Amino acid sequence: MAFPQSDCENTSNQLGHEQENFDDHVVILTKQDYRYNFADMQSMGALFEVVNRLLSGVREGTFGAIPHLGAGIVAGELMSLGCNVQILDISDPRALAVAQAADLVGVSMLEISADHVIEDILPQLDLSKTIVGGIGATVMETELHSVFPDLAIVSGESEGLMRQILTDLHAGQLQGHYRRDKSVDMAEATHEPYLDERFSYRNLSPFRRSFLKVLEVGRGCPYGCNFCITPNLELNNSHKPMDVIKAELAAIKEQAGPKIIFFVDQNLCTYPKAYLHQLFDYINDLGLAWVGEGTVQDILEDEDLVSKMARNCASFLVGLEDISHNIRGSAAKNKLHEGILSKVTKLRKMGLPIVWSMVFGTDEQDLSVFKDTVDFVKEAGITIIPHIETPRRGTVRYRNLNKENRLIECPAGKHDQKYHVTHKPANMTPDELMGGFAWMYQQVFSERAIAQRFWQNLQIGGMKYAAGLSVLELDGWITNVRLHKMYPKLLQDARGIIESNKNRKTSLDY
Ligand code: B12
Ligand code: SF4
Repeated sequence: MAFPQSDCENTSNQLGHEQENFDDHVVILTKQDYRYNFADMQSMGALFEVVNRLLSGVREGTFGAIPHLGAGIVAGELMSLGCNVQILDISDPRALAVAQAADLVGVSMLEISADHVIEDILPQLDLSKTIVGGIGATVMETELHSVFPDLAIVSGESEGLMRQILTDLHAGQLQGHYRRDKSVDMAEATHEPYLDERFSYRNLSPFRRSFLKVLEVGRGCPYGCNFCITPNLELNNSHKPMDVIKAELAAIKEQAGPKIIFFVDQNLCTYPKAYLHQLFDYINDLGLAWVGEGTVQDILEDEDLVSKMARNCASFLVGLEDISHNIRGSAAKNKLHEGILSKVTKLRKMGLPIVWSMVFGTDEQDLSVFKDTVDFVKEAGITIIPHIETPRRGTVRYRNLNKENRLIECPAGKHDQKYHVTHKPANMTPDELMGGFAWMYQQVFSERAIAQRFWQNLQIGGMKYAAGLSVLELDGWITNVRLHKMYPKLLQDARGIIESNKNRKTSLDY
């Protein structure tokens, strides 16, 4: 048995078969998929409904669902100890009733779900048999304990902690704080336990039914972007041995039904080049489609690797962040901006279907950023996924803004990066940011602009390339329709200001 072990005093280091087994029924509540349930929206028109349904999933848990790997890892370890585990959707009221009857409930919390977990979920559970974990629980441990002083919280990575938790549960003494004393070194991953048929989470319903097969090559990211939580999670920047990844890919290939590999790695491009060549050679041999994310600058010069990645990639998310300013913490992203237009053009020609992530509301930006971005997107013909800068607890940016009293107090659920502004930007008001963002969405994701890009993409990279990018184009269209409905007045005000400068040529040199 080879769970990455913790040397934590509270944790048994050995998970040998000879040790006592548990047979508890455990329910893990987590967000299972990413559906567009806009309960606040009245009918948005037939086309909206059709696209919404397509992207949302025609059947729950199958099309469109992204199973949560973190919950799967916890489940796998519990199953290996003899437990019977179910992973259920935290937003499904039926799941709560099942959880209430379980011997142990695990709740996975992101920062965005904090209010939901604190106000709706935890008060309905027996906290003497509940543990809460996940990135949100890790960065909000103090807040959680201020409301539920005795709550058992797993801070950070959970691997190797489950035997102790079950032992404490049986003694009626769950502890308030569990944490590994060293980060998981992915280089130590072995074929067991996750490839063991008996307790692989891949056989659990959400993982089996979804066509998106989540896979983790490694953890961490060597960069230190000041708005990102990853560098603050004390992860060991490491990756699994190639034979383990190959075995996981082969096991996925064996599963029934259509499949796309969904790499959950924060930055695929930072692993060694030789390793990446082997990885994508193998993926291409298996003929598996994949999606992932990374800093493309790190692999740009290796054209052979880019071509290998392009062969079966359905979409690749890359942080462009902002077309005009420095990204604090990532030398590679800053370098990417040098001659960005020619790089973008080259990558398009090579057929890597990149979706460029961009962020709005940084201190360096003023209202001109919106028109500059629209111009750039038009010229480059790229697909973008825009975000409103949303300071997250635990990051340098959050600490700085907090000190300057520039965080806007609002429910956790509004930290959605699309529909709400949660801080006061330096060179525009929060309303101007919201309105300008909606205006930019309207320009970039008009039906006409989407159709034009689709046509260009078809000519450049063929149907596979165009279709991969279309999923994110449609996602942009849905967001556009929704923003328009939510903020007609702010949109109109921003339009007035931005379009009065319409003929201004961008001063940017790309
Ligand atoms: C895949 C993914 C998604 C997918 C699918 C989510 C899903 N079902 O997994 C989609 C695209 C839908 C998504 C959406 C969002 N995401 Co996301 N996502 C990720 C990503 C890339 C991988 C998650 C993962 O599986 N990680 C690998 C596992 C092993 O790590 P883990 O989940 O943290 O689990 C470990 C521990 O935390 C712990 N643990 C976790 N849960 C539990 C539960 C219990 C009971 C226990 C004991 C332990 C435990 O044990 C696990 C093993 O060590 C992460 C980045 C990353 N690599 O982690 C971002 C990340 C989690 N997402 C993030 C954000 C902000 C979002 C959104 C809010 C974005 C948005 N604008 O809407 C939404 C929120 C959706 C929602 N309502 O839940 C942030 C979270 C920041 C924060 N402070 O909370 C991250 C960290 C990205 C980042 N660097 O900013 N996301
Ligand atoms: S490169 Fe990406 S994952 Fe790495 S620190 Fe920056 S934003 Fe976070």
